[in-house]
Amino acid sequence: MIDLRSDTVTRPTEGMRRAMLEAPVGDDVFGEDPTVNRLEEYVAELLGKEAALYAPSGTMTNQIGVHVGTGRGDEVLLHEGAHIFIYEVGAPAILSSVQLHTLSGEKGVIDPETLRAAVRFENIHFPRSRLLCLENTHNTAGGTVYPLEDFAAVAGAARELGLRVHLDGARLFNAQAATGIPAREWCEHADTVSVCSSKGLGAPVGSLLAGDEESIAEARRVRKAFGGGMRQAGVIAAAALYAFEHHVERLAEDHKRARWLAVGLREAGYAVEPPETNLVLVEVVRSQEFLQALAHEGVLGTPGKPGFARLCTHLDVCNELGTDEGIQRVVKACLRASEAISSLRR
Ligand code: TLP
Repeated sequence: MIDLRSDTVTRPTEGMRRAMLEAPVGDDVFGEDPTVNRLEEYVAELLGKEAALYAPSGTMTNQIGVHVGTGRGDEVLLHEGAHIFIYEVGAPAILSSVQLHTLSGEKGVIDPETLRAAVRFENIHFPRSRLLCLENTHNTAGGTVYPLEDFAAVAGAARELGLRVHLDGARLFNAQAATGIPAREWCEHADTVSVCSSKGLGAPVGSLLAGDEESIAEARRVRKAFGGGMRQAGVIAAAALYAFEHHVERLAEDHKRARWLAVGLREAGYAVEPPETNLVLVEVVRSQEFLQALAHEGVLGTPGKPGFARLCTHLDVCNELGTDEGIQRVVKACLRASEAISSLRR
């Protein structure tokens, strides 16, 4: 089986498992886990922020970011395709009692004018617009990079309007690998930043929220309230640290394979969005049926945006997709799946 559902399916490497085995640990709720402390310092430094907090998932670090950036009844502005809006179970309503206000924009990019028009002015009837959430790379747009200039422009507009900015950077290092721009340059324009060790970086679990000392001190309380206080978490933090130290550079390999896959699929007649990072969006009709048929052919994918299937390259398929033969295996599986459901678009 070639599993292209997500880069979350990666399993820890030998080196990573060794780091986990050897990690010194303590009780992290007491702030006494040396490996967690090292990880938090490392990531804060990497992102150019004063402090960072380790949590079980990207959903949790996003939700903590939403919570520390808002009060009950406030409004959060974000793209209509944002992970926080689509894939986080309605958590902003459950955990923070906030209202989401979605905005449109090409490839997950929000125009400063769109933001300005959407932000509420002071009026007794209106909720208070308080937080802008941005996503880089943008998952539902197909792993697209948020151009730094556009990011700075909309974040600058948000600040002028008195909003805080949260960055969902689950795949921020893919943006770095694709452009050569250090991740911290996007972070400069955000108050809080969530990054995941468990996506393309290949750790089994864990995400971090970075920001200024005050926000992260508050985030630590919120993490505990959300049930994310962990004890000897150094065992998993060691894997995350290993991932940040060893697996950032290699993301370019996943991007290369995504491009090869896109070329192969296009040559076979599919409409494919040009991949900027490690997500390939292939246009298919009846994507659910296509994916079922594809699984039957030994390849797993997930639904992308409507009308598209998403194939994700990652560490665990790097060797398999490192040859033309491997790429063709996936392409042929797609063709057979399309034939099986007669959905091929040429
Ligand atoms: N995304 C997963 C699924 O939830 C869709 C995937 O396979 O892509 N922000 C972004 C942009 C994400 O893509 C994800 C995971 C998260 C946050 C949440 O991370 P976790 O799964 O750690 O809660």
